[in-house]
Amino acid sequence: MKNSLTPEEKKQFFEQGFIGPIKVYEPEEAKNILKQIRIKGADHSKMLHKNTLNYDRHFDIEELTNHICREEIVERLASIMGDDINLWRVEMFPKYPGSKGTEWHQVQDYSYATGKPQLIPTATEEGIPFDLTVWTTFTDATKENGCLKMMPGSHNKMFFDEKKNISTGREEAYTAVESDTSFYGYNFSDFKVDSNWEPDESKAAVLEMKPGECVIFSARCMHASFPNTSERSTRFAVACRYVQGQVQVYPNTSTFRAHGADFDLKDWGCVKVSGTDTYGHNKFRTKNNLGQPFPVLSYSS
Ligand SMILES: O=C(O)CCC(=O)C(=O)O
Repeated sequence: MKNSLTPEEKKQFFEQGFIGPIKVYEPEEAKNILKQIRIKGADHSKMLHKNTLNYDRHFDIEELTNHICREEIVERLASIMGDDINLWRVEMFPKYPGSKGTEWHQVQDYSYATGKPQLIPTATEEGIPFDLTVWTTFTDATKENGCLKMMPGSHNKMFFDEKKNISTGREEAYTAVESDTSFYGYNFSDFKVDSNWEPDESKAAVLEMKPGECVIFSARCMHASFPNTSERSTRFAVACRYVQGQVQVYPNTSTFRAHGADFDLKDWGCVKVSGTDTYGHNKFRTKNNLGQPFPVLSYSS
């Protein structure tokens, strides 16, 4: 595979918990894609989840249908997690001038959102991440407009416990759009194992990136972002979340409420971006809501 990580890059990923920036698009192409995401994103007629959070717009925005399957992304993921890969969620992360930074956090099975795990691995290999996030910026991401920062090596120890029984963010009354927290209704400091502990900012890697670049990370690797202190520069990123085929996604769940919004999973399904399903754990979608097939890669072990 022409986009496989080199042995040095793989070593770096396993030591740090992330690898990047990596070029997925030329800056001009990324800017054109963003324009389409903005135009098509405003049309909610074919959106999967009827709420304001904009999750999973790969089902109705063609550019995202294609983005999740980009070989520059999937082939690199395969170098880390093997070639049986399912995309299960896409999230948009706009950061407008004046927005707060995202607090430091670590995530393992996404139970922070509802109190129930959204991912259950069934055959994990020691040391291999069962889920990976690919965070791609479609604008410049700078310290001033809120780029990501990662804490190298923190994926080896959990400083946050997302099983804690918190209330903020899970409250019925919360609306993500009006939320005054920095992560759509959740205060990640609520999940700290030791409430007096503070991360050592001096050890953080600051990921300034150009439009079209991505970073691949394990959500267990502590990550955060700067506030957007610029006058008029919006930072816009898309986070795509992938799991190994062995992982049950949204186990025994048909609806859930998170970030103050309701999600109905009736028409949701994973997209198999690489490999062949041998587990039968998950339902799959092969076409988006516009009837366009996901351009999946045909690798399989
Ligand atoms: O974009 C951000 O500010 C935060 C992104 C993030 O936390 C994630 O993708 O998991």
